Amino acid sequence: MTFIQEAFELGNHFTSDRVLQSYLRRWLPSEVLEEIRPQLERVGADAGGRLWDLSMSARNEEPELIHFDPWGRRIDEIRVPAAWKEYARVAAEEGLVATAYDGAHGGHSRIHQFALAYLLDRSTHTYSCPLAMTDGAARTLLHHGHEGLIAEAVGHLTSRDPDAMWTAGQWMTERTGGSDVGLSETVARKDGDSWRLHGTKWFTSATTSEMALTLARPEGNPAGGRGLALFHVQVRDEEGALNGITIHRLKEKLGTKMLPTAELTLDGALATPVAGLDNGIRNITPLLNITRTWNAVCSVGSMRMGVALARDFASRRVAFGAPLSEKALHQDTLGGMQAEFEGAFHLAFEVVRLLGREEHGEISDPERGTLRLLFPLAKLLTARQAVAGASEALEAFGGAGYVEDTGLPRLLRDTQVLSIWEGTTNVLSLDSLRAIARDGALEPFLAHLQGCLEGVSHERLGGCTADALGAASAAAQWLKSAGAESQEAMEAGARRFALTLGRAMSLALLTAHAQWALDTEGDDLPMLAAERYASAGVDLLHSAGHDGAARRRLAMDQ
Ligand code: MFK
Repeated sequence: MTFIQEAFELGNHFTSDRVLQSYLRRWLPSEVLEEIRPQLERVGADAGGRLWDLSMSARNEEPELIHFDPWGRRIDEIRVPAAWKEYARVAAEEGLVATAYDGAHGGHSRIHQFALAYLLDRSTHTYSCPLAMTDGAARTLLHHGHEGLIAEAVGHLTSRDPDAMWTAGQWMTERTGGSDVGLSETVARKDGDSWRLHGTKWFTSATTSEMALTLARPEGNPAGGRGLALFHVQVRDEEGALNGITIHRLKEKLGTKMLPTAELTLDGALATPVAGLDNGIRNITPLLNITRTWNAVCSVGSMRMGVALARDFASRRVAFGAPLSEKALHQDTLGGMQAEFEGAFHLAFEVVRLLGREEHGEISDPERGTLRLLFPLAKLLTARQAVAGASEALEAFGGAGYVEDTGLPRLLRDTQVLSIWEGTTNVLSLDSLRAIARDGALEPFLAHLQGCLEGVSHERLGGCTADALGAASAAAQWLKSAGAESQEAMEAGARRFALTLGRAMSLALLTAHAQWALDTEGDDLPMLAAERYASAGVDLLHSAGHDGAARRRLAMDQ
């Protein structure tokens, strides 16, 4: 009989996830965990079953931009596939945004919310993107205390009713670029008591959203980020007509293909200032810090999906006389993926935990400083780990990983964006320097890292503790000497610095969890993960690049 390979099976994405379950047992009060467990089990079953199947059957479906109605009226309507509408319904009903705002479990609500996001993301075609921006917009409106906009929008953004829930866009990127936002060309003009926006937004994701937060320069304001102001835009009026907006085309992207991402022009769009008429970049940062947290959580969701698929397949695939799961080299590969995933998981969920504490007034000043630096570090490090992890996961399937109807190539394509949007690795490395220089975040960060390791006593964890502390102190030392040399020297090494600091914190958190799991659950797997994470390298500064002319020549000379 001809051989046919048995397919992989996902199973319940929650009940099979040792790492998530152990984390929740550690950080949630047991009554909270018991209360939310049925939902996590249901969502885990859907993520590995019904929704995964839907994402597979709809894998080639994309949104469509219809410019005109049958009678020639310009409508610029984006039609989304039925699967996208189903993801929206699930997101509202499961409270993917609402959970963070209804305050049911205080600061723990963020852990609950992001556990749901982590479970669902890879089975819902990156519907996390509109959710991230919706969450960020709600947080930003509340942060600035604009009563009119809060009354108008926040109830919708945080609704659990699919018919009432709105999503929000974050329209920042212009033709001038997505990183140096201070170059934005969109102008805000006064029209009586109102403001109207004129300009082009070059990447607007989830353009089907009901509202957006965007930046524009009130006429007469100076150039640069300080001269921009943060505006709220209602995308359509009550009759459904666009609010002075023309949608030109949808982007033809490498991945996230079901997510509508458009180029549009604001041609007199009515807009409301959210927080004064300047300092737009500073005023939009609450949104950026939320979407970067989503990015980190979705990165670890992707890593978990990749390693779970590869592990399941390894026990089904036989080669050279035995299942791959019994081959030493394949075990070594899967172990490396698992360790990187566990380190990334604890880093991303430390951001989540501290964010919840901040929002509920439970955070200490040092934790606040730590969080400021963790936002960029967790985003930049986990995104790179996720891209590498997705690539490795595909390779673990051999040729099947390169074939579309297995669903695997989409994992890589959809993951690649995580290191690009919401601030590239380099932009976030520079943001780490900014957090240290302007907000004094390094000292509390290092103290937090040390604090994590204080209770670690198992002798096999001694090496991990030393590696985490050693890398953190090498990073601090490097910053001092590069800073004494020049701004250019600091910037040139900023990526290696940020990755080192991120890996050091990641290892410290994983090591602390490993000690807790040994003590509380008698589980030594997190310890094995910590050992492997450390052995992959934590201090990336020892591979320092060239300086000055040599660096420029190697990069640019032919
Ligand atoms: C799966 C998850 C899905 C995620 C959803 C994605 C969908 C959305 C798709 C997109 O829209 S992607 C585009 C996202 N764009 C970015 O993330 C922007 C990337 N660029 C940066 O982050 C630059 O660093 C930045 C624009 C902030 C640089 O601007 P400036 O004006 O040169 O920076 P400056 O002067 O250093 O900072 C202005 C103020 O903001 C300063 O405060 P002060 O005015 O008080 O001095 C900074 O301290 C403050 N600031 C900047 N970044 C901050 C921050 N404060 C807190 N947190 C931060 N992260």
